[in-house]
Amino acid sequence: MRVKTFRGSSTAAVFAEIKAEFGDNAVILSNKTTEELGRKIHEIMVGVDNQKETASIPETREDVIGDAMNSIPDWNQEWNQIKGHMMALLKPQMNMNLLAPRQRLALEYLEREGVESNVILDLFQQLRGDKSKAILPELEKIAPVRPFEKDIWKEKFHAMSGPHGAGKTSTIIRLALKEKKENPTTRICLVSADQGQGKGRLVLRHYADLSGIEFKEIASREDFARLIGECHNFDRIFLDLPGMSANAELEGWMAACGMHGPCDIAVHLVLNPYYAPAQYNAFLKKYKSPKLKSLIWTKLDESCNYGALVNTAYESGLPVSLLSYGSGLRNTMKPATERDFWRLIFKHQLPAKDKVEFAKAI
Ligand SMILES: Nc1nc2c(ncn2[C@@H]2O[C@H](COP(=O)(O)OP(=O)(O)OP(=O)(O)O)[C@@H](O)[C@H]2O)c(=O)[nH]1
Ligand SMILES: [Mg+2]
Repeated sequence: MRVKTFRGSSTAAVFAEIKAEFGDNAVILSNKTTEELGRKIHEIMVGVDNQKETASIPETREDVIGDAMNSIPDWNQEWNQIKGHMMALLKPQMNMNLLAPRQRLALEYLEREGVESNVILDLFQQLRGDKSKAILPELEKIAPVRPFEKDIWKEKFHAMSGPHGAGKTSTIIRLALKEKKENPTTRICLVSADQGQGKGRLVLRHYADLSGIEFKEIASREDFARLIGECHNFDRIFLDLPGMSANAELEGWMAACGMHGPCDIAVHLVLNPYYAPAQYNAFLKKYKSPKLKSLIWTKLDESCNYGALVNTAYESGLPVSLLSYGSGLRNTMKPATERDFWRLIFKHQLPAKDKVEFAKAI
């Protein structure tokens, strides 16, 4: 086994470097944080089986072709291609006359809305032959909601993960303000694990200071262990995780920070509704983790359709917990309900547009 030590200013950056050099073959041997000239340095030591090391730079034409053949397509891509071909073959077999006009209209609408063919086909199979069957119960099985309310989400730790700029920090601030408003005595702690993103960290600290909420930063396994040791002082702990760049993945990042083990944590994936379809599959792969428990959709106000919400629920099997629809921090987010979710899909109606509900909004 070859051993190599990587150093950098954040765990995420060091992890990205390890991933770029050794892919998934590296085994983490140690992870520590030291201080040098007043700056935190993260040091991760990894071991790599010699046989599994990434091949050296290909030199001959055969090497280049061989290399290309080995690296594409991975099974996931291949499966997506096969699925695409199967859908193209199956779609003409989808005899819409087997459906009631209302059912047909609903499926046609969802298709225009960007819902993928495999989801439509699944719905068609559930509805065919029973013209009295309502579509909504079938849709609710595909895209369940689990509103972010404290008696439903009982975990003490809630971590927001997701791509850069998706709305992770804003979501945490909104949740903290909501909890504080509903119950001023709740002991909340806001934690920034986003060492690379100075701005997000400062914004979080700013709102924590303004609202009299405890604020902490974690940058290493030791910091997280300390936080677990102190967690009895808090009722709710919200963690702001960094966006995973390049080859970094949530599971590897959490393992490096010691968040892997048995800890009362729910991770939520914050997404926007207007990425390209392939991008969602890439995100679901990148952020895959047994600790990942829900999807949070932000920037709903900036999208012109919402098929992605249904597709991502279908692919991930995760419930939707929160909906956010404005750049401000107040009156811009609601715990997801089935009513709001399907109104958004079928009527393009943002949750806040509902006047009665608006008063109850955050
Ligand atoms: N229009 C709109 N803007 C939003 C919404 N939620 C967040 N934003 C804006 O999106 C931008 C990015 O939000 P952040 O909360 O900083 O996102 P982040 O995921 O923490 O970003 P990084 O830490 O840089 O990865 C900010 O300008 C927010 O005001 C939303 O629901 N609608
Ligand atoms: Mg942020």
